[in-house]
Formats: sequence, structure tokens, C-alpha cells
Amino acid sequence: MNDFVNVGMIGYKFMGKAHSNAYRALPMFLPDVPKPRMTAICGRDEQAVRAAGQQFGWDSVETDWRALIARSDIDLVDINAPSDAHKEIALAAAAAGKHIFCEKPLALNLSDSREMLAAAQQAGVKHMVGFNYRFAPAVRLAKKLIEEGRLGRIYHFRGLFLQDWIMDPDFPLVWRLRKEVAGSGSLGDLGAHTIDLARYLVGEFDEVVGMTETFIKERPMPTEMTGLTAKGSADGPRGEVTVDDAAMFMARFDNGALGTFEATRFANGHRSTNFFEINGSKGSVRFDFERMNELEVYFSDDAEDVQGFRRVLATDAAHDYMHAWWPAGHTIGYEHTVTHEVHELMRAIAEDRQPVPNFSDGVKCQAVLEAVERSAAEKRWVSLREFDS
Ligand code: SOE
Repeated sequence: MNDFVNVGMIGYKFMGKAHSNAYRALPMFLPDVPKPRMTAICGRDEQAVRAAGQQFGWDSVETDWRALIARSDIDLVDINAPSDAHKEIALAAAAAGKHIFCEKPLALNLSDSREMLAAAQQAGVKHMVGFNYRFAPAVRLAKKLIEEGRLGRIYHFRGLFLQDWIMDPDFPLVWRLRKEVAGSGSLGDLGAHTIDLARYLVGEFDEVVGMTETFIKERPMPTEMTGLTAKGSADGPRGEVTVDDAAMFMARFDNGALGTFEATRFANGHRSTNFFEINGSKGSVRFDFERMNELEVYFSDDAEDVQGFRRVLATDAAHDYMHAWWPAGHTIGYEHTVTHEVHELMRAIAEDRQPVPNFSDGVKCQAVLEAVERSAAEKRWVSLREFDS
């Protein structure tokens, strides 16, 4: 097993910081896998990426991702640039024989995601997609309860991902609000996570019916921006919002369970509510990322006089990953899910297997996104079979 994996990362803002934190924390808390070596960080703005590289602890800086991929001292390419850059970079990384860690959503559309998967498979490299919420210990407890049959037959999945960061009509037109850069709006940015959690916990999608809405049709052009923050003049030039502000859809799963989904950036008061509830014949579970260390569980075979949802604090050694951190009862946060994600990637590289979730999960998520968009446009139920390649 290689003791090190040399990482080249493209992107240096929100997810660049989260991934950098994970690479630094991994050897200290989860040392049973190869150590990620923070070899090079890449971004177009040389001054900004040099500052980020210095602050996050990267060994070198690149301003052209092609130069980064061409380096012989890079084993893994980490892509957390905006979504329109994912495909070109991933295809080049695969062609160069580099492992790939790509942020979600995998691509702008299903066709591009399939091309990325095929290229990675052809190159024989490891490929992972950044669905980090699978790596919350409480979510893995939900998975364990379902797999052990302790919820019985699953009837319902109901998932919400609610934010409110663009409620101000004068919030500028950042890249997440432009289809050619983001692919979609709340559906692909937030709904992708909920779709992935549903696939991870319940199963594959059979058909969907949905709707989308763009409440604010145009916004001030930004004078400077990140993915989530921006400056722009309310009386300056304005541009068209070309993605959804909100999406809602229903789903039938292959196993007969039913799902309801909501993704919005207009749920005033919800900074980032990422919630699901699953109901089965023998019990239910409820998870809210704002209380990410807890899983609410209900078992219908509890004694009648004490039946009801109870709160499990998923911080014991019995809970995935918690052995790595602190004694029972000491809680963890958002950034730990990314560290756990990177642990899975490093372990997969060491064990010469594909990490989970990988590009095939990214493709399946992209198919559901495309099905929802088709349903919203054509106002009909859409079967995932329509997208079989
Ligand atoms: C959007 O605000 C966002 O940053 C998503 O892009 C992330 O994937 C999600 O984890 C948090 O919210």
C-alpha cells in the first residue's frame, strides 16, 4: 500500500477549504489509510489561490489546471471548481491516469456524466463524487437499521433541503444561478444530495413527477463573487436567472416505496435544513442535518405505553467513524463528513477498489435530475427507463 497519495486540487473557496481541512485532519484522526499529501492547489486568480494555498497548507500553486494534471507528482485530482468545469477536467485527469474526486453534481447533464464515468472506467482510475452527507454517523446508523430489517418494509422517503440565501431580489447573479455554469438551481445543488441519500437508504428511482419555479427572474450582475456570496449594484446591469429557485417532486422507487422531495433557496428562515424521514412497516427514522449527531428512531414493537420517537445521539464507538474523534457524547460537525468521505477515498485507493459513492452514483443522480426537469417541462410522470443508455 502506498503510504502517500499526492493530491492536486482545483478550486479554493468553500469546498476547497472543506477538502483541505479533510486532507489535513485525516492522518491525525484516521491514520489507517494512505496519507493525502497536499501537493498543489489550483485556481485562475493567482493572488487568491496563493493566499489560499498558504492558509490551507498546500505545497505549491498552479493557475492552469492542465499544468496541474500534467505533473508527474500528482496521483489524485480533486475537482471542486464550478460544475461547468467538471467534465473537461475529469476527462483530462482520466486520460492522464489520475484518480478523481469530483464535487456534486457530477456534471451539467446526464450525457456529460456518462462520458465522465466511461472515461474513468476506461482509464482504470478510482473516481468519487462528493455526496458527503452519506458520511454523517447518524445517517449511517439509519442505513444500518434499514439493512438489518429493523424498520421492516420501507413505504416512504420524504426529503427536504431548504435554504434562504438568495431571498433578496438584489442578491447578484452568481454562477449557481446560471444554467450554463451550474446545470440547474436548487434541484441540482441541493436536491442532488437528497436524491443521493434516497438512493443510499431506500433504493433506485422508477418514475418521478415534479415542478420547478424561478421566483426572481433577473438579478444585478456581480462585480465580485464566490459561489455563495457576491457584490453587485442594485441599479447596475441585470442578468436573467436561468435556473430554478425551487423544485418539488414525487417519486416511486423500484421497490414500491414512495418519495416526496423539496429543494429550495426560498425557505425563509432555513439556513440549510437537510432533512429526511423514512417510514417502514416496523419503524421510522428521522434525520435533520442541523442536529447532525442525532437520529430520531421509532420502533412499533416498543411497549405500548412508551411508544414514540426517541433521540439517539450517534457519537458512541458503535457509530461509524466516531472512534476516530472524541469520547461518547462529544459531537462532530459538517467538516467531519468531508474527512470521512476522504477516508473512504484513500481506503478505496489502498484496497484497489472503487470508492462509494463514485461516478456511477453521480450518473444515477444526474438521471433523476434530468427526469425531474423533463417532468416539469412536459407536465407528466417521467420513467427513469426513458434514460436507459
Ligand atoms: C449550497 O449553498 C451548498 O453549499 C451546496 O452547494 C452544498 O453541496 C451543500 O452541502 C451546502 O449548501
